[in-house]
Amino acid sequence: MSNINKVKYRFPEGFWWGSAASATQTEGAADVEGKGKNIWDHWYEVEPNRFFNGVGPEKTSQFYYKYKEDIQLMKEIGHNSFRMSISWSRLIPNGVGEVNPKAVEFYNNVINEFIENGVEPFVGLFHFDMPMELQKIGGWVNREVVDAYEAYAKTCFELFGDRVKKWFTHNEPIVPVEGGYLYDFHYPNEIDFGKAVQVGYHTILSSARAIKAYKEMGQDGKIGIVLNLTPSYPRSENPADLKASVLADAFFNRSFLDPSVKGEFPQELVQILKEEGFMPVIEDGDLDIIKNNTVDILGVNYYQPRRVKAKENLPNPEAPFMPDRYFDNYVMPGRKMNPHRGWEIYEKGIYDILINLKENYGNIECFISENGMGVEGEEKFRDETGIIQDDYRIEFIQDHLKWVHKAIEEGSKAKGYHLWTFMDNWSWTNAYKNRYGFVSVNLDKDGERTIKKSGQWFKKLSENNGF
Ligand code: BGP
Repeated sequence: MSNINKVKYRFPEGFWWGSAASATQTEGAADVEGKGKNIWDHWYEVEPNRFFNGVGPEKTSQFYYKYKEDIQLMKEIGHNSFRMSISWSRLIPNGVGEVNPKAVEFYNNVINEFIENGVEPFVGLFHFDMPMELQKIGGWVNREVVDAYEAYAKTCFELFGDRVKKWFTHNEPIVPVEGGYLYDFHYPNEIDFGKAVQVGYHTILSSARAIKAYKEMGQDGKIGIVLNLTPSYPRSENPADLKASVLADAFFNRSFLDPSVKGEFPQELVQILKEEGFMPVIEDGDLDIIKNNTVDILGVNYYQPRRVKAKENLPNPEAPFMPDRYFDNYVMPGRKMNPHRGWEIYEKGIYDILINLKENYGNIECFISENGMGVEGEEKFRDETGIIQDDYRIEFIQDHLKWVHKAIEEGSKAKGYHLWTFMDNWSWTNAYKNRYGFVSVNLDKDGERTIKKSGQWFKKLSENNGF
């Protein structure tokens, strides 16, 4: 029986319902059939103590072996689309040069399986997983890696572009900058703002060059980028707090949003980089490439807001330069939290992002490419029938979707909603601590999958195109 009359929030026809995941977090098989090492494989080898309960990336959720079963499950819970990423070091083990035929076979099989089952694959090229051979020469700090990335992107378009019609150059490109070069949660764990800026700049250049290549190759799909847009809310309307929020926004959102969508960098950021002596090395012609190769579509990842205030104390001039020389993070009294991840939950943020895109970014076509809730110890919610009763996740999704719906009513071109994530997977240094999936993965039983209550609910959501 259809619930059609009960639907209060109906979404536009053809809305993309699905989820997202990345190669390193789900494939497993990290050391088989010719795959090269990436920074995660390497970091785990040298510092396993940095990963929750010492669990590394070698097995993750075994999508490499179980993709057929997984795609059936996606279909079963109402997916019409799904974002995956290609592992660069699986496809091109050294980052440049030889292509691994086993990887080509694997990704062809996966893409075909998706299409046969009516789930459109959206494909990302880079999701935090730099091939180790390229990290050895400096990773994104080294311009040669931009060339290597462009060649890798072209290889992907050539191999899979006949079937994949939505491509994403990067996933949350600010995160490897923050994790690898500012705050010590990604390899190579350096604290060096100058490198951070160069990494960010090269990433943007690499994105524009991949977009340019895509168009020159006459590919007929869409190409975009996925950004984690974390709105910056000032503590108050006091001018000092407002200024702090404008600058935090320039550092963490507009640094990638403006060049990706408008082809230019935010002046506030450029000015600070100049004043502080951190301008990146830019070669002739780069800025034209960035200007002329903006994205067709934008993926928006939203988890939490950023709240800021004017600095309370003078910064230590001897300390390494950090963006927060210009603002302090603000802990708002009474905020709602996801205590497992330590992230504030603020549903309206998703609406504010979409309205900002509508008003200030030409209402670019976009979709929610990640949103979700990681919870520790979910096993305790498993009932006698074996199903995890994750009502909190259903509520979380609904509370965000209401705001997405409102933004669409007001004219936003949001085309879909993908949850992070399809099945429980490996969350980088948090490993399997927090579970995010519609489907649980039992690590003690060879990764056995069970659909959670939220997965069953999502099926109805997708069938009714609303709730
Ligand atoms: C995003 C990433 C994902 C994912 C998610 C959840 O930043 O794109 O790869 O992991 O966040 O965060 P975490 O795994 O750190 O809990």
